[in-house]
Amino acid sequence: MGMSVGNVARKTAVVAALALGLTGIGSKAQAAPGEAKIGFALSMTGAAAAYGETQKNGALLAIDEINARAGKNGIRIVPVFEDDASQPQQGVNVFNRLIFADKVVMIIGPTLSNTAQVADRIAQKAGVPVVGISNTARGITDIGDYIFRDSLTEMQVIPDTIRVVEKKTGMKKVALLYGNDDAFTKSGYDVFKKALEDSHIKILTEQSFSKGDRDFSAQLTEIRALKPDALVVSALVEEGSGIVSQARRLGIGTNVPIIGGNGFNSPSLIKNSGKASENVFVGAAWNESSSNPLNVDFVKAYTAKFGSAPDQFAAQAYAAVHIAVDALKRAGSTDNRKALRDALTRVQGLDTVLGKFSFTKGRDADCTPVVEMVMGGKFMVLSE
Ligand code: 1QQ
Repeated sequence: MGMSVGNVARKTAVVAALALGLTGIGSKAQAAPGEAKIGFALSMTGAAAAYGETQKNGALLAIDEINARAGKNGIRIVPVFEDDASQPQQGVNVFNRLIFADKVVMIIGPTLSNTAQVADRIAQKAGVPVVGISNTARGITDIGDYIFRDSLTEMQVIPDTIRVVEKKTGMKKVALLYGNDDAFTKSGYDVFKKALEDSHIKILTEQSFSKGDRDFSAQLTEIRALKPDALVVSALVEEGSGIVSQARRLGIGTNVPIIGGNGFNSPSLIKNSGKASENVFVGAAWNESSSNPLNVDFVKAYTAKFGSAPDQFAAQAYAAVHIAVDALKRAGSTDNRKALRDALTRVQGLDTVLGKFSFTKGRDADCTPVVEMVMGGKFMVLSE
């Protein structure tokens, strides 16, 4: 019942926001010449806070470097950071503020697809480009021609992950566990299911949970009884860490691989689950050990500035700021949203920490995925 009340409130808010959006058409971003005001909507609190922190760090590092190099004629970035609180409604509030009060030229974020699928509509309506840096659910960029992302989707990453794990472990029957109230976890579930079916791997059971759940013993006890070769999980890292720890405690030992999507790609999985995270597999859009010189410099500079190594979320945020500057230069303006959008469509083969980067025709990310596995307390690359 709480769900349906929430949905009504959310829909009402979106309608109001869209109406407000109409007044923003044609308005221009405001910043001094040479200064580009960029809004960031990141989850600093709530279910996705583990991602938001490193996203903000990655963005800050890129901004520092770009501004230090700008000199007299270069582009300087003036960031406006907002917390989307991992909530669609807060994402809507933040987008409205960034677009109509701060008058940013573009928005980077929001952290969750669950937020993006609502908030991005406001930017699309107002003609403000958005670059998602961690939205991996299906359909986000279909919201409209102002919506881009540099994050590989579950669709781009999971089928490869399943193939690699099958080859490595010979798994034939698995259990599937997923969050049933989030755009990303549901999208990951669909993709996992299809990839497993395509590989003729038997799904012994499908179990679900909701955001904020802490006890997964009912689902995991049922799963254990079926003796799966692997456990396939579509979850954000908050719930994912709990699932991994409890699975091992309940007797689904570290000899049983656990396969996660983009949500598992966070050092907090290893931090929270410790040894239980051994033999966890994830598909990834970035890896720390890449010898790409830009990436080597990024890992060094990030570690020096923040005292710990970056993760995929930091890398995608860092890359997005560089992608934005590349487009701003070609747009010939720091406050023309339409020119910036057009320039973003022409990002081609740009050298980034994600490797050579382009946007596809559908404004999704075109870069190379990898499959990683937790071994000895670290994500190790299995394929590139
Ligand atoms: C999404 C995601 C999350 C797991 C990361 C922030 O990929 O919501 O699309």
